[in-house]
This record gives sequence, structure tokens and C-alpha cells, in this order.
Amino acid sequence: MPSWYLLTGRSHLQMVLFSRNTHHNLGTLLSEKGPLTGDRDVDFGGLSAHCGGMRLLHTSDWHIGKSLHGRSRYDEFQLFLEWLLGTLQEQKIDVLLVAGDLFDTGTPSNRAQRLYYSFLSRVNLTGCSQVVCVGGNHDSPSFLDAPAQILQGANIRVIGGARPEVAQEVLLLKNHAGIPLCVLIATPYIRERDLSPIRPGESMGDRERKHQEQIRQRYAEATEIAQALIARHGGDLPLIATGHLFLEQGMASQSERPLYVGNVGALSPDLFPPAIDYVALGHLHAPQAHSPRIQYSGSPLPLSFGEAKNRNRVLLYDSDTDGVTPLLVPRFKALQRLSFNTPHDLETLVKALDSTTPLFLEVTYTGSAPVDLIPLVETALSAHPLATVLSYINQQRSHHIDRGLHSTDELDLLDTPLKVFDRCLEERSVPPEEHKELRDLFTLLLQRYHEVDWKAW
Ligand SMILES: [Mn+2]
Repeated sequence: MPSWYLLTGRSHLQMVLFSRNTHHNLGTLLSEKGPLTGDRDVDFGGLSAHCGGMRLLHTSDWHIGKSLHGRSRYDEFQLFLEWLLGTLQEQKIDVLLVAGDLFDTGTPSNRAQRLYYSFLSRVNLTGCSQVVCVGGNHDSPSFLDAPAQILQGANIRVIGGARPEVAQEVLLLKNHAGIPLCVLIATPYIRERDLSPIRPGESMGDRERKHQEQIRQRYAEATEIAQALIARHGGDLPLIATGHLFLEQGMASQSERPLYVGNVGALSPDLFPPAIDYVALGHLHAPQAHSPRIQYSGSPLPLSFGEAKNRNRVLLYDSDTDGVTPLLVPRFKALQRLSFNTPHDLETLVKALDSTTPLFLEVTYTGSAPVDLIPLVETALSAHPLATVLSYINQQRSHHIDRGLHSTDELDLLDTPLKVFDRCLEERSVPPEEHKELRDLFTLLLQRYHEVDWKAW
């Protein structure tokens, strides 16, 4: 059953006959060209419609497939994606941008992939015209890019890794009727090897400065190409950019993998030319803005207990007002830290818990008297069937026990490769003055290891 729809862009107004089921444009009936400023209501022969600018939804760092202390969270990822589909429809979003780290690893599980593709297959039904996903430092560029051609047919653009030519990352996005919505500089996470080979004798500092300068040149070049494209389309399309990177003064959480050794190579926000109207960033998991124009959406779910108090959100950019509105993501499962000194404290804390919603807990005992931690906590929580303890930390014994491992081995404390490396330095009596350099080198090796696109060939 065809329907009338009024389709608008910044410089066009068009009335088309549109198939409600297939979204196919069946023919243009009326067209008006020329700059339209601000919102206005238009009346075409008794059929009126609201004419506004482009509405873009920015999200990042989904990390589909990531678990928490061995506990999978597929139900929460699914609920988030369902919520996002509803939000795209309710908020009349034209463009969805995902600024990297769609998956937690370069080889996501089949279940994680099913969630992703099931989501993408339903975006078109929400009225959203364009989806653009760029790769993050956790994503495998070749894995994301593999289905790019087939997805492009469904108005889903994927840029998994840096393209050889910057121009290939500059996209003109159009709505279902073919009217331009915006120009997007779709920049994924840029690896050092994407830009230049390492030369013998270069220090880490030299390499970092070179990498930063090359990223700056890339955005400058992309902006020039984008501005020329905008000029060819009437001159007033919004210019949007993405990035998956660490900006100076950014606030890291516990769940990001460092991009640079000690994050000393953080980038300056002035690398984004002022011609860009909005910069949609990914990488940092806590919601934060450098300025209204340059923002991190943050991850939609808290990915570690340290992020339990974050107000996770997605961001809505409206090109008409040039304003950004946060849309809070519902908390599908609460994460909470309980820290207690005496069994009495524990009882008080447990009484204050909400027993009506599902809850993941991290429990820390800070007292000095010996206690049998797990039975103590299990008894205290017996009236809270919806609460699940994922991690016990007994500071008195300096033991960290992950439930399910059934181990009190001290190695459980060493939950990152760097902590294991530190222990090696200690045990091999390496002089302390050598620690920093060795740790930096080890971190660099780890980063290199994570950045290998293992299944690219
Ligand atoms: Mn991330």
C-alpha cells in the first residue's frame, strides 16, 4: 500500500510517493529547491508536514560479547539493541553512527555476530536512512569489512580499517528519497602501521609525534575533500566526523585497552578543523564531552564495576539547532560494589539493596578479623535471589576470588598481563631503574599483539 511522504533536506523539499513496506521511492510528485532555514511547517494541498534538519544518533563501544568476571551479558546487549531500534524510530533518526568497538574482540562469537546482524537487518524498518559503523581498536578491520558490499545495498556503510586514500572515508549520506543529509568523514581507529612503516633508530617519542602529525594531516585532508563535496551540493550540508582515539584530558575507565604507552600520545582536540560541525568519538567508555562540538558517547552498558555509576547514554545531534541531546540508556541489570568492614556492616548494606531488580555484585571485605567470606556473603544475600556476586575480594587475605574458578591462587590477583610482567620483574630481581623502560616495551608488544588482524588473510 503506497503512502504519501514528505521528504526534506536542508536545501530541498520533495513530495514523493513512497511504499510503506519496501521504502521504495515510487515517484516524485512535487519538488522545491533552495535553501531552507530553520524548522517550518509546509502545506502541500492540504497535506502538511514538519520540515526539519538532519537528526543523527551517535553511539560507540558496544563491545558485543564482552563478559564480566566470566559471566556473559548477551541478554543485556540484546535489550540495548532492542531499545536502540525503538529509539531510532521514536526520535525520527536519519543517520546512526557507531564510532568503533562494535565487538569486544576481533573474532566475535557466532552469538555476538547474530545480535549485530539481526540489529542491522531491522534498522531500515525504523525509518533511519543510513547506518555507518567504523572500526575501533578492539575490532578486526577485515572482519568488519568482509560483508561491507552486501550491507551497502541496505544503506549500511562499514569502514572497518583506515582506507589507503582518505577520500574513500568521505561519504555523502542521503535519505531514502536520495536527498543529501550530510557529509561524513568516517574515520576508524588508525593503527600506526596504517600510516607509515617504522624506521630503524626511531625513538618511541619520534614515532608518536609522527603518528599524531599524520592523523592531523588526515583529518585536514578529509575536511578539504568534504568541503568541496558540500560545495557541489548547495553549500549548506552539515559536516560530521568520527574518530576512535584518545583525546588529551580524556577520562579513561578500567575497561579500555590503552592505545598508547601510558596514554602519553593523547591527541589534541584542535586536530579537528573548525569546519566540522560535530565530532562523534569512540574509545573512552565513560560519557564525556571535550566541548559541545566534540563528544564521546561512551559505552551503552557499564563494562566493569568501576563504571557502575556511569549514566550510560547515546547522543542525538540535530543539525537544525546544532545541539546535542543525551538520551539515557535504561539500566537492564544493575552493577554494584559492596565494601564492608564487619559482618554487621554487611547486613546493613544488604538491607539497603533493591531486591526487585537483577543485580551483579562485587563484594570487598576490608576488615582485619579472619572471616569465611563466601558463606558469610551467601547467607547475608539469601533474601535477594536476583543478586549475583561475580567477584569476591578479601583484602585481609589479599586474595581475589573469581567465582567459578574455585581457586584462591594468588595468580587470580594478577588479572592483567602487565601485572604478571611486574611480578616477573620482581622475581628476577631486575633493578628498579630499568622497570619503566621494560614496562613500556612490554606494553608496546602487547598493543602490537592486539592489533594484529589475525584472520585478515
Ligand atoms: Mn572500547
